Amino acid sequence: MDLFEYRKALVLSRYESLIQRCNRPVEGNGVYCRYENPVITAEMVPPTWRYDFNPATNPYFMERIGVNATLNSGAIKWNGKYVLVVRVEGADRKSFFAVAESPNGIDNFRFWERPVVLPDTEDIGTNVYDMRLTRHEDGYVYGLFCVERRDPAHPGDLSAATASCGIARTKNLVDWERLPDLKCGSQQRNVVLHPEFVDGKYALYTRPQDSFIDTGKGGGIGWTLIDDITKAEITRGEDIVDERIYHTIKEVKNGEGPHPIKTPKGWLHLAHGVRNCASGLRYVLYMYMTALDEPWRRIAAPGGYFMAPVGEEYTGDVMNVLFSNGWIADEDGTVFIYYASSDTRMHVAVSTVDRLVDYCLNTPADGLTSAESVKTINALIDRNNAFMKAGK
Ligand code: BGC
Ligand code: BMA
Repeated sequence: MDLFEYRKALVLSRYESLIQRCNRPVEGNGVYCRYENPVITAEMVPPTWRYDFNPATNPYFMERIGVNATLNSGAIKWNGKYVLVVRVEGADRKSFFAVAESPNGIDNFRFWERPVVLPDTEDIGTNVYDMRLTRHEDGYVYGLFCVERRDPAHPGDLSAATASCGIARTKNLVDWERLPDLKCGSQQRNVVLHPEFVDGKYALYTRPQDSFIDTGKGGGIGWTLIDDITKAEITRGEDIVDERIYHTIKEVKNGEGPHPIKTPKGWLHLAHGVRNCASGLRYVLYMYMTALDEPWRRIAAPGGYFMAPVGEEYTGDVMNVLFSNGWIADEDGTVFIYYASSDTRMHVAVSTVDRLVDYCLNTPADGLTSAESVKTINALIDRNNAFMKAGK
């Protein structure tokens, strides 16, 4: 066999075996199960996107277009399949969106034939990423994402950028209609569309920030109502739903993950919290709940993180990061939580609506000081001792 044929067969068989590899749950803390393998990695991007299959133009069967990472994916149940809109990042640092689907939500994720062709606005974006998918009551599936552009206010600084919320909608996940970016007085990343109308208006979770990286005076995850999604503009200000707090996992930044899940006891929210440390920013996932009839009013705030990196999740392009912008709640109450580790690969963790509600309502809140943390632990020990004594 010549080199071309040999390499082609090798690349294709590696690709197929990665895609078809079974995934198994790993029992953990009872709140959720992680799964043994990542669900999507850069190696699972179709070889036809990366290799020239013509021996005349690619005699060595070399990769022509490199993929760096598959990360922060939106998620949706679509025609009975578990579908992710993956942030694929090329070797050239540009991210784009691509749809991948699985029959069971935990393995066998396969990309659709081509990446998403996302129409641009007049003001062309340099980079797009982190799409949140919302199947809205109005009949469309919306994708809200971050659009990054060079900051015209700082022409001398090559790294100065602006972040805005891009908005697109679709009925088939293939043809996307681009709407104008969200207009507002600040930069925005992590904007999420609530699935229901509230007072007849579109509702957004926002994350106001003073500059590209710093949230500055931006107090946390916000909430606002929008009159017209085809000309979205923040005109009513933003009420803070979940604030940043000193010496917690969300001291430096926080942001809404996917849109919240509706349960009889309230809306379940998944978010990321960021703190600083000697090795840089640390991103973890946390949860909270808001009232069923007032999705902007917090009713539960379990203390600490829900998930933080473990094992290989610590390492990658941007170390010490878990990030989630997609989850799927099935009809039977199973919840598939899709999260990326260290801006490199996608994983799944599985739980149920009942377990997550129990987690939110029964995890003690953060007491905000060391002494309060010890008090909370001692109270649990006291209850356990009393219970065990009574049992004898
Ligand atoms: C990266 C994002 C990152 C953001 C802020 C962007 O250039 O693509 O992944 O969240 O900068 O650091
Ligand atoms: C951000 C996010 C993500 C990313 C994270 C860590 O601000 O919006 O894109 O996962 O930083 O790099």
